[in-house]
Amino acid sequence: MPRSSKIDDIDDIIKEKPRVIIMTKYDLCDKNETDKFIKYYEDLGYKVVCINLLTDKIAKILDISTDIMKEENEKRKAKGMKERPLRALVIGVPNAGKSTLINRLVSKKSVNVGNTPGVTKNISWIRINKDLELLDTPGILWPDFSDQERAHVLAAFSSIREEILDKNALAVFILKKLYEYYPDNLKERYGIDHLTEDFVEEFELIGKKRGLMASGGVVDYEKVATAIINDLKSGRLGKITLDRLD
Ligand SMILES: Nc1nc2c(ncn2[C@@H]2O[C@H](COP(=O)(O)OP(=O)(O)O)[C@@H](O)[C@H]2O)c(=O)[nH]1
Ligand SMILES: [Mg+2]
Repeated sequence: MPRSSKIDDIDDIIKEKPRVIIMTKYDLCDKNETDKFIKYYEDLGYKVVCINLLTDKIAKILDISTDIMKEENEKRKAKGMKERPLRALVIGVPNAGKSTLINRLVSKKSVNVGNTPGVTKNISWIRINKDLELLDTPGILWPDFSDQERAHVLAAFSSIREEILDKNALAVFILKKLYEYYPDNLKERYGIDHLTEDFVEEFELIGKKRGLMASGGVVDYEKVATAIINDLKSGRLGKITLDRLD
C-alpha cells in the first residue's frame, strides 16, 4: 500500500532533511504496481529502496546512508564545519516494518552513543557504523484514514485495527478489490469468478470450500470474513498491491 501508508504531512515534518523511502514487504507485493511507485518517487528525486526485511541484505540501506553522509559532509566541510555521522530516524505507519528494520540495522557491535531527553523517556542514539547513528525508537505516525477507501486498505494490511471497521465490510472490500485487480487469484483461491450484489453466494462458497461452519452445519460468516482478511495478509491470495498510482 505505497500510497495509503504515506503520511500526509511528511513533507512538512521532514522539510529539507535527507530522506530515504524504504518500500518494505517487497516480497508480498505486486512488483508491477509497486515498481510504478518506485519510479514515480525516483523521478521526483527521492532515494528509494525496496526490500524484504526478513531475508534481504540490509547493506543496500547502509550504502545509501553512507552516500547521503558523503554529500552532507561535503556541504559541512565547505562551510568549515566538522564531519559527523548521519543521525537517522525510522518513521512509518503501524505494521510497516519499523521495528524489524531497526533490529536488522542494530548489530551486537552497535553501541549506545548518547541520550536525549524525550517527552516520555530518554531516547538513545545507536552507532550503526561510522556514517550512521540511529534513534532506537521509531516514529509512529498515523495516516489520515478519514477517507473510507484508504481506511479499508490500511485495515486490510493491519495498519489500523480492523475492529475500527466492520469485519464483513472489510472482507467484502477485499473481494471487490481482488475482483477488480486480481481476478485470477480470486478464482484460484476461492473458485469465485463473478461477484453478486449481497455477497451471500461468495461467503457460502468460501465457507464450504474451507470448512468454516458454525453449529447446525451452516456457514459461519464471521469465520469466512476472518479467513479472507488473513489470506490477504499472509500472501495466500498471492502478491497483492491494493494502491494504484493513477
Ligand atoms: N514478509 C515480510 N514481512 C515483514 C517485512 N518486514 C516486516 N515484516 C513483518 O511485518 C510485521 C510488522 O513488522 P514490525 O517491524 O513490527 O512493524 P512496525 O509496527 O512498523 O514496527 C512483523 O510480523 C514482521 O515480521 C518484510 O519485508 N516482509
Ligand atoms: Mg514496532
